[in-house]
Amino acid sequence: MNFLITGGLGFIGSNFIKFLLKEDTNADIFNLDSMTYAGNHENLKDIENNPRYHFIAGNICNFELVDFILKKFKITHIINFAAESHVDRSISNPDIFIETNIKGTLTLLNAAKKNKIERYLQVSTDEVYGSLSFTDPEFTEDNPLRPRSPYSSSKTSADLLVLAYYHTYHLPVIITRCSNNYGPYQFPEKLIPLMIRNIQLDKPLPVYGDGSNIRDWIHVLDHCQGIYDAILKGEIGEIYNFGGNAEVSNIDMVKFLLKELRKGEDLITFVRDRPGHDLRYAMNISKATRELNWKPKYEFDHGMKETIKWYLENQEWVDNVTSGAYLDYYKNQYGAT
Ligand code: NAD
Ligand code: TDX
Repeated sequence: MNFLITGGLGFIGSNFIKFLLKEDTNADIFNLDSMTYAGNHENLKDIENNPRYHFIAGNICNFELVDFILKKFKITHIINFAAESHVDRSISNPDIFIETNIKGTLTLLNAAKKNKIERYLQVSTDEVYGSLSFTDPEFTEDNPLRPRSPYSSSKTSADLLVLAYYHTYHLPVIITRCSNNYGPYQFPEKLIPLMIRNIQLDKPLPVYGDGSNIRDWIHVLDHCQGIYDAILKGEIGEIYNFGGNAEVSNIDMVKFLLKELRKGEDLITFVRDRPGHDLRYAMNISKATRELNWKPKYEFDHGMKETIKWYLENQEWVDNVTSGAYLDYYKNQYGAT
């Protein structure tokens, strides 16, 4: 099997490439990534000389390039991780989210259709379902799509295009929707690595609103296993939810990190809420468990402790990705650096 992995220099894509190299000794991997601020070659330093791994610098919106790759390398499977992925950035600059997340997906679908690939998997998110109240039941795959941010709207549009290509052109597609991932190599604009870094530097911990918003957290390797199961065993045209069975409020997450890093709660600083901030996400994963025999293996406390340890032991990685443009972003978002 020849896999085209898009966005493989990012957080989940890079974890997936390592997972796939280990799991599937027949897979050849072609990683197409345009190297935005979130794409980092250091994420794959330990496998970049593996003869089954090939990197191609380029944009998923470039049809000629994608078409060329699919033909030249006889790609059988496409997994689309490439995206603009940060909600706060989508609020301040939505245009690039439309370009990459919608137009990029459309480009991949057109090239997949032209080249008759065996399977196309779209990596999607719980955010397409919108926001739950504290007491609503978890999202199932049949929930209405009610995205509320430019990021989640662009991901929803992409999902709808993927389904349209299944129904209209019989393209062999699968969609997976996952909750919030944690683990190594996550860019420190996201809650967990941002808070770990700030705690280490004794900087204020910016908690949006009153901190009561809830996210469901899943270890990135459980997500990778789910994607692998879905692309091999999933039913064409189907959607699979993944989640970690670990709903945690943001304030509890920050307190957990402070406790683990043995720092006091005085660093917590409540700041202006994210506009349109979704209150709660929670995933019903019974379909994936029933049909793919998948369930998350990482227990939250253990997975988080391992993750914190990784960030502490990989300070050089953190320093490298938080230099330059990151500091401009941080200043713009939170004021002081
Ligand atoms: P990320 O921001 O860490 O990485 C995105 C990668 O895509 C980067 O390497 C970037 O360079 C690349 N990229 C961006 N635009 C591109 C383009 N036009 N052409 C080619 N490459 C491009 O993102 P992530 O957190 O790893 O998320 C990966 C996917 O998983 C996204 O589709 C996201 O919507 C989805 N997802 C993420 C989470 C999460 O918790 N992080 C949860 C559910 C779903
Ligand atoms: O500084 C912060 N303070 C804060 O209170 C940051 C960065 C976040 N938050 C809150 C906002 C959210 O309620 O923490 C929660 C998590 O925020 P993010 O890490 O930005 O993730 P989220 O907005 O939930 O989206 C993530 O999960 C779904 C990913 O970024 C998406 O790509 C994925 O689709």
